[in-house]
Amino acid sequence: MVKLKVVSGLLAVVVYMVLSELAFLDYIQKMFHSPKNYGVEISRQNYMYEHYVDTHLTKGQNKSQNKEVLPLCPNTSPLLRGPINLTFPSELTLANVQQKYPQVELGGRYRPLDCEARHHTAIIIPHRDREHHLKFLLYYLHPFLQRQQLDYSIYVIHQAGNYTFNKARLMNAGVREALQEKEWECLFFHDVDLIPTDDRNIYVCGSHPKHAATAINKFGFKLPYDTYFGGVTAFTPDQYRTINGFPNNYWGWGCEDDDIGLRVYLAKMRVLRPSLEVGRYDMIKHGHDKGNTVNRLRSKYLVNALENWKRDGLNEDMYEVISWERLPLYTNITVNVGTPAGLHPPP
Ligand code: UD2
Ligand code: MN
Repeated sequence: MVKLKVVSGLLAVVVYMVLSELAFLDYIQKMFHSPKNYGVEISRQNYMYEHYVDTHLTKGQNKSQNKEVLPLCPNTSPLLRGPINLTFPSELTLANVQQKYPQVELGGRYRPLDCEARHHTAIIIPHRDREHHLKFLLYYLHPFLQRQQLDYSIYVIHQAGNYTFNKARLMNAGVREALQEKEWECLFFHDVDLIPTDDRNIYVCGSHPKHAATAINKFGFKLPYDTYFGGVTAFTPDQYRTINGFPNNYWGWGCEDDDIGLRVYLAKMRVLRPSLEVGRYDMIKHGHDKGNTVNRLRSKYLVNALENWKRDGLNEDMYEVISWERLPLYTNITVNVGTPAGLHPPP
């Protein structure tokens, strides 16, 4: 009889937990208005462009590094083409990509040669064991950014060791390291396997955080859910500081992007998005990485984000740099992000 009571008690607890988790996630979904109440659902490309490139960014900062003063680049680059068709030649090597883009400076830096860039963007890519994807991303992203006439640099933040992957902590490290090199006006956080397929999706920040990957092939070229904030996002350094950066404790796959989206909302900011026509990406097909197991605590952490976000983020730099390499197409920063037991846990 007692046994029966214990089992039924346990069952009730499990049912309660599942329902409360589902209720919470549903609450989170509802808590974020539909995208229309987020910033502005951008419907027309040119409006999107105006809207993205806000007043405080439109003028662009003429941070001329060139000796002779070049004219400011036009507000809208004349090099844009719109939709891009992708191919993935299996024989493509990183060396081929390097030969193809000799105009990229060491470390993956580029500035337009014939005009002064209006915008200065750092691309931050969390990475481990995805060299195959990285090669294709670099193959398409460099010409994409050059057609937008940006002053940009590509940083790959590589997790050392083989402990479970921690994407958000790598991105926190990437921000610190990139800003040490240059006061970038815009920080783009980019999955390694997402290729943008419309160069009117301008990699410039706006007056609110931006969610750039609105229309991914994997999700039928639309948002999988209203509050979706995955794949490619962009913050000015101030916006990043306003949300206290990203959470450090999501070990493994899942929900760290939802946590970041929730922070934007909790910090009383909105999300700007390109139209579904322009915010298109192809995700290179892939399975689950063995070093990135599903994080079983993800929804518990998402619940805790409501009061945790001000304590857990950029205020704790939980990483150490192992190496900084300026490679032809990107800057490779290898970092130790430790484990939940610390940076140097006992063996
Ligand atoms: C979704 C989100 C992603 C992240 C993830 C949950 C989209 C388009 N992306 O991606 O932002 O929130 O869910 O954690 O919705 N990575 C490595 N090596 C690894 C594992 C991950 O480099 O072993 C990096 C890489 O940049 C990758 C990113 O982390 O693109 C996200 O991991 P994923 O691609 O396995 O997750 P996915 O596609 O479900
Ligand atoms: Mn992916």
